[in-house]
Amino acid sequence: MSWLEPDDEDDEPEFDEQDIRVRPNPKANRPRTKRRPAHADARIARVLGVDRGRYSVLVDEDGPDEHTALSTRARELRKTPIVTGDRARVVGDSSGDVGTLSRIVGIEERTSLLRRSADDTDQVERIVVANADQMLVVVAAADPEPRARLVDRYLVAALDAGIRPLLVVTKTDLADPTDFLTHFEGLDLTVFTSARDEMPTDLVGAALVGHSTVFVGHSGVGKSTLVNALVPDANRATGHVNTVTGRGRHTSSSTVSYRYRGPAGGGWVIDTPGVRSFGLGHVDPANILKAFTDLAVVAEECPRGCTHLPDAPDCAIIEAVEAGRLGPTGAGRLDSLQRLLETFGEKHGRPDQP
Ligand SMILES: Nc1nc2c(ncn2[C@@H]2O[C@H](COP(=O)(O)OP(=O)(O)OP(=O)(O)O)[C@@H](O)[C@H]2O)c(=O)[nH]1
Ligand SMILES: [Mg+2]
Repeated sequence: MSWLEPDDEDDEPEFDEQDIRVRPNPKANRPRTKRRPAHADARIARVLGVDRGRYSVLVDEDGPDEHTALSTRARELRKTPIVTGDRARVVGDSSGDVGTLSRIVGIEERTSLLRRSADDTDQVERIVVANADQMLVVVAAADPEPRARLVDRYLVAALDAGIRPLLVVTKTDLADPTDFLTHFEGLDLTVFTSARDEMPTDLVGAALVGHSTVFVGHSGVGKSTLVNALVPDANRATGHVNTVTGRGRHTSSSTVSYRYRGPAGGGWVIDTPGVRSFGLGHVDPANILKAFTDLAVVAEECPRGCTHLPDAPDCAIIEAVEAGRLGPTGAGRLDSLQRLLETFGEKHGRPDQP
């Protein structure tokens, strides 16, 4: 082993506290232990995006020295997923000056994690984003055709991750979304509509304030178009939808965070690449029910293992709805819950392909 090795190449056996090593380096002539000595001065930085192993990070967020820098990951983290939205501990030259490269040596505990599997049978999970607290599901009224099932899948993933879902229907200049939107009656879901010359930047912008919102949806639905309208300096590339297949061209290839600055405050917007399917490999169905707080209370009276689906015997929610005890919206909410539970139940079946 050479003394010149960087401190965090922790492949060697662990040393105990007595193994203090002194570097023959006049500039850093202080005792160093093998246990992350250099990491005590790590700075916390927000991971904005990842491109071929290089992380763009925001150092000193909201501080006087806020700037972006480029980071690589320390070798000991090579198996740790580091994703957009992570709060990273960064050491080395994080000045952001041209040619400098800092090193991520750790990740702060995440408040949320949005995961998907490529399809429902795929055991490999992919982390979409960390620390988001809202998900804006983007669906087009046409071109590509909207599919309620894919939206359901996003809703299930959001509810499972403890992330608040919002919905925007774009391209309402091309088709009327009224019929499509009847699917989502009964849900606690804020719905926006957007047209080419009438983007709801004020309304959506207001919902972004104080939050970290991840934009998700099929390729070509207009996620990046909306991001550009909300964050004028994002300059996110946008693509065309193939008029024959109705599919987008997967214009955005990586997940990137942008700071939203609106009249009422700021927030974070995270644009993601369009996906073909959104696998629900790791979802816990109990989390779906939890999102329906009023129904979850009633479900405490259900028999053990109750599925709450239409054929469930003695389901307390179904009985309460039939008896009119859950008010005029009860039936719609039960229907929504059942649809999401069924979506979850399908997860071992065919993946949801366009
Ligand atoms: N008519 C109409 N076209 C729109 C609207 N919003 C976006 N588009 C068009 O839809 C196409 C795709 O938009 P993008 O913003 O690239 O879509 P995306 O969701 O980011 O797609 P990926 O990055 O591939 O996932 C572009 O040609 C946009 O100009 C809208 O409200 N109306
Ligand atoms: Mg895009």
